[in-house]
Amino acid sequence: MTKRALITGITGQDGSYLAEFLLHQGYEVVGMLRRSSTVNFERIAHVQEQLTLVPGDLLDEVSLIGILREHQPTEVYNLAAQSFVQTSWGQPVLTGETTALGVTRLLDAIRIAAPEARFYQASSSEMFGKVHEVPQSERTPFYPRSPYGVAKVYGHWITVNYRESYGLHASSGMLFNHESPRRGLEFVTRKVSHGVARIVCGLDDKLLLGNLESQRDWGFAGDYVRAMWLMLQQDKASDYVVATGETHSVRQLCELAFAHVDLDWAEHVVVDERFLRPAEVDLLVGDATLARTELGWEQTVDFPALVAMMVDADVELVRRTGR
Ligand code: NAP
Ligand code: G4F
Repeated sequence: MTKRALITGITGQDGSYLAEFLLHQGYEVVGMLRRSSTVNFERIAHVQEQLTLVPGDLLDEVSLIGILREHQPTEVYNLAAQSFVQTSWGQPVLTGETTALGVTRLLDAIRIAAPEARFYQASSSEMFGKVHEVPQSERTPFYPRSPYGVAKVYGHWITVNYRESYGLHASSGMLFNHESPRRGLEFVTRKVSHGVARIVCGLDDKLLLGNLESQRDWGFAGDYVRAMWLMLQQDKASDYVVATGETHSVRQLCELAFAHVDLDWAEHVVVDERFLRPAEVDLLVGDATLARTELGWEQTVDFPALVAMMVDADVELVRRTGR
């Protein structure tokens, strides 16, 4: 039987890695795009010819029903979201509409138009927020600290609820931070790797950052999309933490990234209050024992290798493009 996957958020970091991975597994891949005034296929240009791209939006349920009716995917990966935590304070309602209610719209569309499809929801370690325990596992209670985190808790529970209410094969991956050279420039890892590249190339001298003390469990996005797929290959749907089990501060990220090109971070990094958040998530570190034992998932890229990969890619990008 042909395996056909629908990916929402295909133009995003994870969407592009997941599309590559599924094409490699022999899937037909349908990618949902929202309307914009210019195309933003930067991350998927290299596989665009192999994809079926269809218009739709998590804010519009009819568009979701239409896509599912027409394409009848066997698997649906819901990666679309307003995914930047800082923006969620400035646009809390939009974040709720997309990142929370968007999940219900998609689950309802599946229930109506493709009830046999297996569903993956992109849940987040941001749900643990002000953490109740260290490390965080599938059993750790939630305490979100941003409108984004609150919206993800809703998306998570509605996925569990539709699984229990309607028998959908719906799984939720509680993924800790995962990064790559395709990460958006506003997230801290990419902001640092790109900032280092601009400094090395003489385009800037300073890099303005917010809280240097917060700690994150950072992995490589290419490893994490494999975990999403593994969840949908299980007979029984469930929820899994995906993480490296190691945590590092933003300060350590800076030390490593600048040292990779023989620079001293302290001479370039400046703390700017504009990048501090109204409420912070101080420490995230995940326990992915269940994903390793039940799914057979493993990471292949550790933190120093990830930072080196991102800095090298950005130095090459800035040298090539001059920006
Ligand atoms: P990303 O790069 O920000 O991509 C988000 C995607 O969602 C983009 O393709 C965006 O389209 C699309 N989108 C936004 N609003 C939409 C709407 N109303 N309708 C349809 N599409 C919409 O995010 P990512 O890092 O790949 O993350 C993928 C998912 O995993 C997100 O749900 C995120 O919240 C979650 N997550 C990420 C991490 C992480 O560390 N990366 C960790 C845990 C969970 P445009 O290109 O048009 O903007
Ligand atoms: O890179 P960040 O913006 O990622 P954050 O907030 O952890 O969220 C990411 O990971 C979540 C999983 O836990 C995803 F669900 C979410 O969609 C997103 O992908 O910030 C990381 C840390 C924060 O503590 C922030 O305060 O870095 C700190 N930070 C310090 N200076 C900064 C900066 N973050 C950003 N974006 N920019 C700064 O200048």
